Amino acid sequence: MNKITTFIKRIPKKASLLVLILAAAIIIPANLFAWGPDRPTYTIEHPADHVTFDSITNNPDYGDERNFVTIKDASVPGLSSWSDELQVQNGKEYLVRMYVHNNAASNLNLVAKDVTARFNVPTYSANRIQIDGYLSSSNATPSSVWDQAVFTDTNDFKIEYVPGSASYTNNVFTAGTPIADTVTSTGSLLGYSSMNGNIPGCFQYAGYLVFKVKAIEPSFDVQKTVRINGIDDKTFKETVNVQPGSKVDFQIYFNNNGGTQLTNVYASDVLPSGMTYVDGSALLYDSLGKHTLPDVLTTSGVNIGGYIPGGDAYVRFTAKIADNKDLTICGVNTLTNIGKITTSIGTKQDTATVTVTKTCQPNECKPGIPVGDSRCETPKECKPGIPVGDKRCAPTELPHTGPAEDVMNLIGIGTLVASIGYYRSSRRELLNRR
Ligand SMILES: [Ca+2]
Ligand SMILES: [Ca+2]
Repeated sequence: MNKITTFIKRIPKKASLLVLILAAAIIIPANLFAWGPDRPTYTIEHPADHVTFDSITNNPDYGDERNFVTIKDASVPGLSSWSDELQVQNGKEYLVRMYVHNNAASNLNLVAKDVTARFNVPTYSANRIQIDGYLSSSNATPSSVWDQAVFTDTNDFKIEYVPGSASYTNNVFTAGTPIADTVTSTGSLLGYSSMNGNIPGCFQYAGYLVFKVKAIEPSFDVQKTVRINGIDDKTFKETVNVQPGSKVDFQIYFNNNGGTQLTNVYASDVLPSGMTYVDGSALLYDSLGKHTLPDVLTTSGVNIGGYIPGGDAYVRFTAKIADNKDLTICGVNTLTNIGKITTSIGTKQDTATVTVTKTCQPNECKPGIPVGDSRCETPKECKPGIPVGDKRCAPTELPHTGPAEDVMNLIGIGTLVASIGYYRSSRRELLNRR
């Protein structure tokens, strides 16, 4: 700054306005990230002759006192690691510190009066949040000094003061004494032997004010579940087993479990083959009640609105399971459905599964082989569950449970039991068709 001032003095007056504008453009941004106000400074060798705070530039314990507000990760022990800028992590606590030193020379016996610390802790969400600390005294010059520290992150977040966390430590209160929570609003008195606002000049009367803040980032959760449509058991589960041609209800649960408001939350759903969306079935349940959603949940997705921290919603819709003939695999079909929520901070998804068993008639053999095809009559083609030599063809793709089943099949017990069971279900199927 001195160099700029000198330069301004040397140049002709005509050009001085332009230079001043240029100089201001250089000086102002620098001041935005520094202490204030611009004020006379002092040294250990030459302290102030009046009451003034945090203006010594070569403090052997602290450094340049004008940078008197600093921050650190609360989980990092020790006196080091204080900085002016920190990247936050969700849910973590941080310490904010203010160094307090009346720079008046000790032999002058100048006591600062009404010494008050006040912090501005913003409540908004942003990806850069500056905390300003103000230290004032009714008989100091300047009467108020300020400094700041900045929390950052890639996404928006919030900083919250931790109530009851403020304390002041000095040579009297070596373990700290509580400071009122008004330190983040109207301000709180500091002191030396008591917090009465009086702080004499010199190092031995200096102290630190420290309090905690918590970083809260945006976050949300999504849970996808399913239930059988129209039955008494209304609970939603991770998986259900249904009959071909029946209906299931899906639920997408959204929860804003972060610390910021999320607007324009989108819900969407990916249906697997083997099930179709039932038109007009999509509903939204939120804090305002039940709402019908347009039939775009399984196509473009639907905007389900904005949610404050702790806000949540349920999206439900019905899907029809394919009829027996339209299922692709004989035996158990596992249909996995994916529910998605998209917000300004990204997309999350979760699944729910439906299992449905396709019954294949013995003479249907398996897909791709015509009824009556000779391959179906070949004993070698017969599958587990039908004894070798039986003329019927087995429903293919029966669940194969492993070595134990192989052993059972080998000794014939498993096959006997399975074939009886199969015969019964076939009979039932035929009866049902009538
Ligand atoms: Ca600072
Ligand atoms: Ca799930």
